[in-house]
Parts: sequence; C-alpha cells; structure tokens
Amino acid sequence: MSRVSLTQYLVEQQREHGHIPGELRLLIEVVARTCKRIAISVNKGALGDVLGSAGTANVQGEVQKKLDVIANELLLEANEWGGNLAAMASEEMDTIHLVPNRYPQGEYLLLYDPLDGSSNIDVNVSIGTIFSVLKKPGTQQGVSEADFLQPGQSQVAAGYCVYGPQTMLVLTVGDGVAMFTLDREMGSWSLTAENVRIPEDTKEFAINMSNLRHWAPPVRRYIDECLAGTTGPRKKDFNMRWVASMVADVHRILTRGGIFMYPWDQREPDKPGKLRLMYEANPMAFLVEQAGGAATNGVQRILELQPGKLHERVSVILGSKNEVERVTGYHTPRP
Ligand code: AHM
Ligand code: MG
Repeated sequence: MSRVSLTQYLVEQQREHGHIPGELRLLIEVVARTCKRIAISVNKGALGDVLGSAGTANVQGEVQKKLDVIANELLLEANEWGGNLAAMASEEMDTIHLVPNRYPQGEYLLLYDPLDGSSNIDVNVSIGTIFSVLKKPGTQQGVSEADFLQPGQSQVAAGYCVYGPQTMLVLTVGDGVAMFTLDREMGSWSLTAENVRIPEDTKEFAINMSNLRHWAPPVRRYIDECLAGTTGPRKKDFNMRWVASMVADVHRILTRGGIFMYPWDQREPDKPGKLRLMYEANPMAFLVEQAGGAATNGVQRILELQPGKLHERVSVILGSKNEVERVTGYHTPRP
C-alpha cells in the first residue's frame, strides 16, 4: 500500500489549502530530517557512546546529558544554512542563536527542546524533540530576544518527534494534527494518522504523584476526586500513567485521551511550574487544541499567555477538554 509522505502532505498544505508558504514547508522538512538523525543517535545508545552526562549544565542549572547536547547541535547545524530562518532558541542555549551572516536570512524563528525527557535517556524509555515555529515580527533587519516573546497563538507550526518503539513525528500547521511514522527501510516519514481527535472525556490522568503534598488545593481536589473512584463524586475509577517524558505522555493523550498536569507547587512558590512555556507548553498546547483538547495554566489558556522571557516556566494542564475545564474551574480566577 502506498502511503502519503511528509513531503506530499506538506505540499498539499501549501498548494491546495494555502496554509503554509514554501519557506515554512522547507523549514519543517529540515526539522523532520534532523529528527531522523537524532533518532539514529538515540537508537545507538551505548554503542554510539551517547548515554550519560555531558558534564555541563544549561541556563536553567540542569545537568546536560550527552544526547541533550548532540540533539541541540544537530538542530542548530541543520537549520542554520537553509535560508528560511532568522534565529533559533533552545532549552539548551542561554540566549538566542542568530543565523550567521554568511547564510541568507529567512523570516521564521525556531524554538525547540532538543531532547525532552532527559531523565529517561539512560533507561531506554521514550524521549522526544519538541519544536515551535514563529514568524519574525516587523520588517527591520536583525533579531532580538524580544522578537521571540509572542503568545503561543502566534505559532505557525508546532510538533514533536517521539523516539519510542516507533519513531513518530506529530505536526500541526494550524489545520488539525497529523502523525507520521518513520519507515526505517525507506528512510522516510509516512502519514499514519490524520485529523487526530482527543476524546472530550477520559478516565486517565498523568501527574507526578510524588509531589502531591506540595500542590495547590484545586489540583489536590481534582486528583483526590479521581482517586476516590466509583464511590467518590466522579462515580468512576481512574487510571494513572506518568512516563516523565512530556512527549510520550502527550502522545498517549493525542492517541487515546487523558489529562496531563505539571502544576505549580509550593516548594518553589515563585516559579510558576517546571515546564517551559515557549518550547514545551506552547507547541504542545497548539497540538492539543488542534486535536479538540484544551490547555491552560489553571486560570488562562496557555496559548494566550504573553511570555516575559525566553526560558519562562509555566504551570501546565492539558488534554481531554472536559477534564481540563473541570480542573481549571477549580482554580479561583485571578482578579
Ligand atoms: P527536560 O526537558 O529537562 O527533560 O524536563 C521536562 C520533563 C518532561 O518531559 C516531563 O513531563 C517532566 O520533565 C518530568 O518531570 P519529573 O521528573 O519531575 O516527573
Ligand atoms: Mg523538556
């Protein structure tokens, strides 16, 4: 059976639906191609000497794994010279990375978490790459960090690649969500799911339960009610899953529904949450909304949040619409 390739899908989006200009299509193809290279490194594991710590820390003070650094370098290198980008930003780089002068400048900005779920690298559990594409505002030459600080609803494309039992690329250009599976023999991405929809209701939640005692009352209430099962107010039993790789948890939710939460907690009250807004929460929120789900920080739609800085953190509640609305409703709206 012949399947639609990523290129065919994108060309259709460009030609027939007019959703994406040619430059954006090429940019997405470069990101997708780089994910294939990252997948090769991930698969080699110890044979490729890619496991373990790199012995360095990123701007957020987190120890970098070798694969964090390798994936970051691969994405930088592949995207610099294509002519479609003005600058890039990454979880693993302190500041934005301008496209060097020797290459033509494009009009897009690319943000990414090169290797999400770093704690799972060495234990052979699914990990991923998350990316978000924005358009550079204005027409003036040069790019600054301020150009990146756009709310998530300005994203023109977003997606992730999950390195799991299958390597899959999940993408939105604002016209629903499509999933592609890497065909290793062919070396190409084949469309394997289109118009992905997240069921509005679910009986499955994902949260790091070890933080329970630190949560705010609305999150505690929601989880307590789930745990109470058939005899509690929800009158049904819930199941729990926590991969500790956001890509894998979101992939499950896009596939069969569920709710994912990484909420604020009182250990570091000044930090809104663990996850980063611009290259983790925003792209995932865009995908989830495009699949009919919802994504909030407890009081506001994630895609409407105005970022104040590149590595800003955010509280995340996303997935099946009715459940996300329920938890959000338990929070007292800010005045
Ligand atoms: P990372 O980008 O450094 O890998 O951190 C983000 C990850 C998410 O993928 C995941 O949901 C979360 O951190 C897991 O955190 P915890 O180890 O606290 O459960
Ligand atoms: Mg991450």
